[in-house]
Amino acid sequence: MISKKLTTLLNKQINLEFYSSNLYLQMRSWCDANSLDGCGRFLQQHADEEMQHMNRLFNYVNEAGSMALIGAIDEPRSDYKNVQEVFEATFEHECQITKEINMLVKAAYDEADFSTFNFLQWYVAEQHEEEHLIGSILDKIKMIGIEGKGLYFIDKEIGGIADNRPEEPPAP
Ligand code: OFO
Repeated sequence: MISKKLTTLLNKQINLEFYSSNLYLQMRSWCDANSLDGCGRFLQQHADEEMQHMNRLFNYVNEAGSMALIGAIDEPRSDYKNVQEVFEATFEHECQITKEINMLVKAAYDEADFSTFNFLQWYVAEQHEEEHLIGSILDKIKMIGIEGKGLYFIDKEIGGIADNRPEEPPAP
């Protein structure tokens, strides 16, 4: 059984994962509107993964004898100057999610809820991977540039990353 406080925090995280999914889906739409198919594929994949992250939490809360609750989800941002700004916003968002996950892990540890603490380790590893992935995409964007043909190559490169990424295992 999870404490009331941890249930509230886990439900907040469920909401954040929904928001992340919508944020990346909206970014995908921006990419479509700007003929960036490769970036759009990458962001669609990311939006799908966030839904899995949500489901993983949702199932855990219910299995642990509490009740997962879906609250109101904020409207995601839809205006971007260029693709670099899209990935800068992605990186910033992932860093914020890392902070939220770390807070959750600390709360579980402080309560000596080692089942939740253990469950959350998957998210700790996932955030490390995501920050690294988006950070390396941003490095490529800065290296290649987004002017003229640079934008074409960036889109191709990011689409290639999406096509070659192993699928995340479905939420248990
Ligand atoms: Fe982008 O990560 Fe969920 O948790």
